[in-house]
Amino acid sequence: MNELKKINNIIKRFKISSKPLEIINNNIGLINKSYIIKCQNEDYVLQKINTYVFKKPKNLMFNITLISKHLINKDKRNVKVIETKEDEDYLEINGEYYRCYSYIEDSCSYNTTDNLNILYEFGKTLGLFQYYLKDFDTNLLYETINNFHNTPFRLEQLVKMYKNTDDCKKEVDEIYYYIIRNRDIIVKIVDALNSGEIPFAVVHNDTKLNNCLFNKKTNKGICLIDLDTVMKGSRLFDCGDALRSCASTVPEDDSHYDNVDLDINKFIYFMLGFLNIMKENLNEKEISLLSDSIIIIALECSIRFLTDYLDNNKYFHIDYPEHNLVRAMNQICLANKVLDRKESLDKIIKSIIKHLENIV
Ligand code: GN1
Ligand code: MG
Repeated sequence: MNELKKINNIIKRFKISSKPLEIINNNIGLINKSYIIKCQNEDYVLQKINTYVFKKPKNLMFNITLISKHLINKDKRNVKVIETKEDEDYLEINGEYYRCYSYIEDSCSYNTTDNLNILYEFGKTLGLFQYYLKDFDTNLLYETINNFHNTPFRLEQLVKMYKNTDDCKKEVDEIYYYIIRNRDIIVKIVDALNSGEIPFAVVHNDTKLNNCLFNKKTNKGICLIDLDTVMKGSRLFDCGDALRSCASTVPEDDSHYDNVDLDINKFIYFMLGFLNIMKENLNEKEISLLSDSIIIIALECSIRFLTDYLDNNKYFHIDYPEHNLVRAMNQICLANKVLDRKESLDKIIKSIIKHLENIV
């Protein structure tokens, strides 16, 4: 059976309000496979869950259903989980797992943007997401991926993988040793969580710019999507991940490494939106680690891309054999540029907070 015919049969097993008219492949994410299903009345998103990454789809969907309901209660523009005709939040067919979401009309997402208002909206949408989840009990959620942002653990995994690899060492050495030299910074957020200096919270954990929806016409932020990794963690990882993706001068897989940098204007606009909502909800230590969070998450991404490259690219979707290696190099270049700019970024954060306090 061809793929689209198969998807057509699967979507009909969910509670959709009218007949599917068109199925469009959507290749934005690196993990799950997504299809946009155009119907007469409403549209939907059907996703095949990647079970190499998410070993327990049932627990994953338990989390997502709970969080979606909580978010919709706060703001009805959030994405809704569509049940199967048997009232389940996922469908299993021959060991494959599928789920369905409402498609938000007139919404769009961006892989990159130079529009500073979009970046302000992105910061604000992330801030609101974290704010809405403030009263969500962290213990209600399963850990969908163990040790997801446990950076010391990620580093250990890389070291093990590197030591077990005999070939291709030369091409990875520059990246590998850069990472090893920066161990102290890599563990900063996890150390602060463990010592109690910064709080655990329910956070998104995967805040790439393309995981935020905007209104196509107005570019106002709508909501965050891709709730697979919403778990107990630190708000700093969300902020760092958002900035490493939205404020970089190039996409994460651009191999023109000399062009990689942090765009200060993009940084400012995102921070204005984010801190406008969250500044009162972060403690002093969190604020002091905001600029570090970009470096830490860029290095974490580099560790994960490089580990996957050495492990024959089982985790991230790749378009060519060196794709993960390029991503790993791109991310250490970004981390290095942010490190150079750290002092000025900290000054900017202070003045944004002052500015926001003055306009209240
Ligand atoms: C993956 O699913 P997607 O494409 O939004 C990954 C993130 C990485 C990102 C790098 C569950 O995000 O952690 O930062 O790729 N998601 C998962 O592009 O591993
Ligand atoms: Mg994702």
